[in-house]
Amino acid sequence: MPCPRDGRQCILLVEDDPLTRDAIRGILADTYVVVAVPTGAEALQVLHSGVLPDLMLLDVRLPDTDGYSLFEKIRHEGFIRDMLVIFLTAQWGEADEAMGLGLGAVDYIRKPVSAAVLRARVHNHLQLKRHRDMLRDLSHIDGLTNIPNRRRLEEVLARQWAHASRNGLPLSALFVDIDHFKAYNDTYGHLAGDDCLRQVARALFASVKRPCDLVARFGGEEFVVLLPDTDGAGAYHVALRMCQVIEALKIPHGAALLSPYVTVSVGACVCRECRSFLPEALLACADEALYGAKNQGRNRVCLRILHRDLAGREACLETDPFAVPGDGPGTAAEPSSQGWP
Ligand code: GH3
Ligand code: MG
Ligand code: MG
Ligand code: MG
Repeated sequence: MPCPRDGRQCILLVEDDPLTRDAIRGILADTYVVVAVPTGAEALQVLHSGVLPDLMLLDVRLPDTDGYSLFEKIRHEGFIRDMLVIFLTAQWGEADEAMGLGLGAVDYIRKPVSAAVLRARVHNHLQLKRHRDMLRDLSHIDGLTNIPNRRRLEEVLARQWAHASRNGLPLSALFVDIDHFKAYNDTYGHLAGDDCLRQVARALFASVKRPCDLVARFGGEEFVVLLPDTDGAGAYHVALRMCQVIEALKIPHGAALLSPYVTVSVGACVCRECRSFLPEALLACADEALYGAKNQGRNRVCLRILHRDLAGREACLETDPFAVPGDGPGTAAEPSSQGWP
């Protein structure tokens, strides 16, 4: 379900009574994008479809569930971190109110709603949220390169991991590391090194195509790329393109032996069964793959797959990028990694 972000904040209204639903929508729709559904199941469908509202107005009594249980469920699924919840209720008692607020809702609104009170409360909460989101966005950007930082990476990874686990989709990660960067600093100085980092970050950022892909600075001269719904062949393809794109920047690097220019090595890892691993394992496996790419001569890609062996142990195995999904970990038969050019 669309939730267009034309600068307006988005509200998910969950209310089974059609008159109340229309009334609330009428009060709020001129200022916010309002998505209205009558049941808990439909509210979950909206959230699972990838729409993340700023605020959920949640009726306590619903035909298929109660508001408190739905709240617990969506909190368990991680949606509450970035979404406010206000309960709507006709029952008004201290115990009810304490229960809802104790769960983590930001407010209670009594039905039948007063248009003025509803508008004012929603406005106040969403103003605060807008400021909180702005601060959060700033704290998610790396100061040197202006791309997402490691904190942002961890948040996005957790969300993408949950999505991939729930839907049985593959998720790939790339560890990108500048080759012989210490020597670059030693030769050209740290300010030139910083400038090089910025150029590399910008080029990596520009070389991913899908809106859900993420390029982040992991730290130092290392970057991590997350590629949701991408299998080994796709990850390998993006990784090779990154090697090409960086060398094509033609940033002179007189101290590197393998090319006259700055190059990167990439460790790629694909996981096809996210629900049986922790997200850290994906990064650890991509990091191992990076060591592989460095050991094999740098300026190249090494692809691994995170899977379980027959004894159920976690394994990070070198794999053929063109192995058919579902055929197990694939083989390390050549060419499992390639230099560039
Ligand atoms: P390898 O090919 O094995 O990756 O070699 P390397 O020299 O790139 O790796 P090493 O880990 O030895 O050195 C990384 C260097 O990255 C060390 C440090 O001087 C540099 N570096 C890390 N962060 C920054 C930064 O913010 N600015 C600059 N200019 N340099 C940085
Ligand atoms: Mg109701
Ligand atoms: Mg490094
Ligand atoms: Mg390096």
